[in-house]
Amino acid sequence: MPKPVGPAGSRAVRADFGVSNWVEERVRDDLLGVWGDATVTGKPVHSDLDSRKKTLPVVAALNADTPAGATLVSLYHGDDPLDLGHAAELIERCGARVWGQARPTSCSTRPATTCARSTRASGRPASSTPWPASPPAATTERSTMPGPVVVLASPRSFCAGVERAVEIVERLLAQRGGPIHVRKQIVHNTHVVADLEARGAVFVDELAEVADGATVVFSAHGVSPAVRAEAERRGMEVVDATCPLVTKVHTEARRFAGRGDTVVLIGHADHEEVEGTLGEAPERTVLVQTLDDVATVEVDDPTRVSYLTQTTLAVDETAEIVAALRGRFPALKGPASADICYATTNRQDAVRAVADEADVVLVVGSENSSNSVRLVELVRRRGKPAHLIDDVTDIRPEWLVGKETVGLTAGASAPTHLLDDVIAALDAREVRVRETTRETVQFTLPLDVRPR
Ligand code: 10E
Ligand code: SF4
Repeated sequence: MPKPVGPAGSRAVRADFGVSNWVEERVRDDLLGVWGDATVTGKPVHSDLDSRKKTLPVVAALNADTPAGATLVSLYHGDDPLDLGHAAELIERCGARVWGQARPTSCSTRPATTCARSTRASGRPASSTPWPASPPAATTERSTMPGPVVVLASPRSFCAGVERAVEIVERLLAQRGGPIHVRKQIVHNTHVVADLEARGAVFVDELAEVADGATVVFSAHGVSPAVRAEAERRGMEVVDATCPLVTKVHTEARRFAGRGDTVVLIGHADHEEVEGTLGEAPERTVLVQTLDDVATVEVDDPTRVSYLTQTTLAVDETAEIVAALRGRFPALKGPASADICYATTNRQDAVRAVADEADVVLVVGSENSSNSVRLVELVRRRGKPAHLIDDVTDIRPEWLVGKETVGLTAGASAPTHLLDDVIAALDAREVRVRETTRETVQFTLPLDVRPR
């Protein structure tokens, strides 16, 4: 066996046939060249990786001259195949690792969702590099180098409130057919929204976009009383997908304000859930977003102050804010049971356990998903790198350089099939599940969509 001669941290990406868009988007800037075998190809490998049609140099061998951490693409080219046996030997010689199959498998099975998103991200139609109906034989060959260990958080992915909200829209579509109008994203996930859109759901920002008398679904994040009043005034049929645990916070807001307290709502401005809760008693509610805000928050009577929180905050950060509030207002009262919901808490506990074992953590979820973003932040606060990905196509190969153990989880609005795609792409040599608790919560559906 030849001695490894490559620099530590070299990285090879195996780009199977048909993923040229994906590779280009991810490694365009630091692409060193096409990693091939000049003796096999006999010429520079012309590149269809680069939309600018730049010819990429062939790196015939990986050796001490290869820059540390270089990103190299081994391209199994349709009409100019490389010798896989030789490629595997190169991998071993340089000590680099093949980063699994980069193919975003979801695209082959869910074109309406994943591919629609890929098209938006790249600005090019996905069809510019169509998937082969069946992959060429080369794609089924495996590297001799094992992929990382994946440590999977449990619980992860859909919570009971999201299950319920998505099911409400699905049932309405099945019962009545499209279009079904939904105010705001039903949950904060691009794939869920794209999937329901493809089936006839129409997502609108405001009720002004919906005709009088039409059916409208309120999203899982809830709405303010002003929105309910407008729907009623305009004769709309409302199907309410607000999570019951969000409704609980609304009820508390009314109760606390009703007894004359100033309600300190801990949460993020501009988040739909916060807008809805604030709307319950706007004249008696003040928003606190950070620890620093506590020092400046103003209340009518310091002896009559209550707090509430958004359901998807970081448990540890929120505890600090509540402690600081209590420092200022010793008579501070709170909800009888925590507003940060069971699902948020459980996903944070699970990712904490995973982060302690992993070299890097991937969190599947969309950018506007508060609970998903909190998972990323939690991992980073523990000193580990973490990245939010909408799906497998967001993974950047350099995140995984030298990472033996990859933690994986998903926010409460991210469907599980997205994680399957990630695990497949990582070519995990082992998947370990870290279960910190088992969830059994279920919510009943509103009468309007229950089977009759
Ligand atoms: O941005 P959020 O985390 O609040 O929402 P999400 O849609 O990503 O996840 C579900 C959480 C809800 C509906 C808020 N309680
Ligand atoms: Fe309900 Fe919690 Fe899920 Fe939000 S995260 S929908 S509050 S269960």
